Amino acid sequence: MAATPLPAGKSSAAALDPLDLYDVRGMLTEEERLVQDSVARLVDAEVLPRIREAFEQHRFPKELVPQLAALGLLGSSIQGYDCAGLNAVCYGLICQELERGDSGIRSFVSVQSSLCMYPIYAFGSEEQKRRYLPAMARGELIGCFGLTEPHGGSDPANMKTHAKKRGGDWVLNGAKMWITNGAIADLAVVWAMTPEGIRGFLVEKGSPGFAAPEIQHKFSLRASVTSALYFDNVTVPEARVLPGVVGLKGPLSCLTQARYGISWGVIGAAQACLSEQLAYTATRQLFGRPLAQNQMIQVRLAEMARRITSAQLLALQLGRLKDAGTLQPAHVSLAKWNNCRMALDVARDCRDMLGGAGISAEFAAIRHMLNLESVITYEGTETIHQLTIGRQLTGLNAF
Ligand code: TGC
Ligand code: FAD
Repeated sequence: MAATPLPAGKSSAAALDPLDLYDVRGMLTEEERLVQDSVARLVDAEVLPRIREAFEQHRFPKELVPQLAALGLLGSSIQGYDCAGLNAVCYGLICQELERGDSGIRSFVSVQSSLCMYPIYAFGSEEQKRRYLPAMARGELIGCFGLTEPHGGSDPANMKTHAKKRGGDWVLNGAKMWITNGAIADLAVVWAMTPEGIRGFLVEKGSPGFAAPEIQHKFSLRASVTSALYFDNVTVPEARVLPGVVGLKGPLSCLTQARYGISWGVIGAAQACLSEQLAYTATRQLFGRPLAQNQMIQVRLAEMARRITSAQLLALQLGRLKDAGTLQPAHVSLAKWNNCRMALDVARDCRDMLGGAGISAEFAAIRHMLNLESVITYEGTETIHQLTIGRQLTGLNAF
């Protein structure tokens, strides 16, 4: 059968999904695709219509929490305790779809799931698991994770926040900085130095001496709550200390979970930017032709697709390693570094290709770009992950 003549200027390449050139979706199981689709629907119906206003108003859309919970997205990898028990690839896809909406929504789920529910599940007593995990899965109890301190977050081994034993209780003093969810949290997982080493403390909202003021005037992650945490002789009963871990390994294990999710999440932000850009350059007419019909523009779009595709394949293999139980922290560092850098570069370039319109909230690129400035910094800066890989390659610690 003769081929239908193509309109002038159109290529004859078979249609590929521009946001998934290597058909990563085709490598997913049916369950993984169902999870991705259900989160995508939530993002389209509930996140995208309100996120611009929330970002402008510097407001976390807390009204979304019951819907995130109803879909099983809080503590989705945990088995039991009313959690969904999904695999690691599903968790990655959840993060990817949420971050297609906004990094702030993915941050909320990362912190609740990987940084708060995970340590209670992995290191908590049975009583702590029963007390907190089902309520956190239902979104009735919000958590935050306090590791970073005002004097320097990259080196948490040097923390000043400390706890001392007084009778059967602990007394906690110190300060944490840049804490996601802090001001809206019912429970803070706080890492503090003790005579035995670093331990995890579960500090409930309203504990005398505990304050969590919100940090205002952020230009990034405006649809997310970020706070300081202050502890002034806060009494924590022994029953609220995580019994299962002592040392930096405790918080770093949580970071491995969250960094894994971020490595997937940022792909969603990059896809949102590329998708918007393809539509814009197809319709914007300059010099008598669509912007998309310029070599320089096509090279830039192709570069984005190349980097998104590489990040997708890397994330999928990372997920398969995690599900096989062979994931190492260095795998996660490489992915967090590569994928955050990819997404930030894509968002910045999309912002530029929108011209003046690129600084308007009407387009998503600048919102994603500003958010990604946080995402490349938190959970270990780009330099920290580069040095982690350097240490892995050379066996020499250069921190
Ligand atoms: P090091 O000697 O390497 O390790 C100490 C112990 O921890 C173990 N370990 C890990 N375990 C699990 N996962 C990892 N990624 C681990 N890395 C190390 C290690 O085996 C050892 O165990 P053991 O049994 O021998 O004691 O420790 P170090 O002091 O050399 O670490 C250096 C460095 C720089 C890698 C570490 O301090 C680091 O990662 N710094 C960055 C801090 C960071 O990422 N902070 C993030 C705060 S939370 C946040 O940003 C949340 S944002 C959330 C959101 O809104 O989405
Ligand atoms: P610093 O550690 O002071 O680093 C400053 C600069 O020095 C960076 O560029 C860094 O890469 C560089 N640097 C550090 N060490 C070296 C070295 N050895 N060699 C070369 N360069 C180096 N933390 C939490 O505990 N919980 C949270 O929920 C949380 N949420 C956050 C939300 C937001 C929006 C932000 C922005 C941060 C959040 N953080 C949270 C804190 C985050 O993890 C830290 O900002 C991050 O780890 C970096 O720490 P820092 O800001 O103190 O920078």
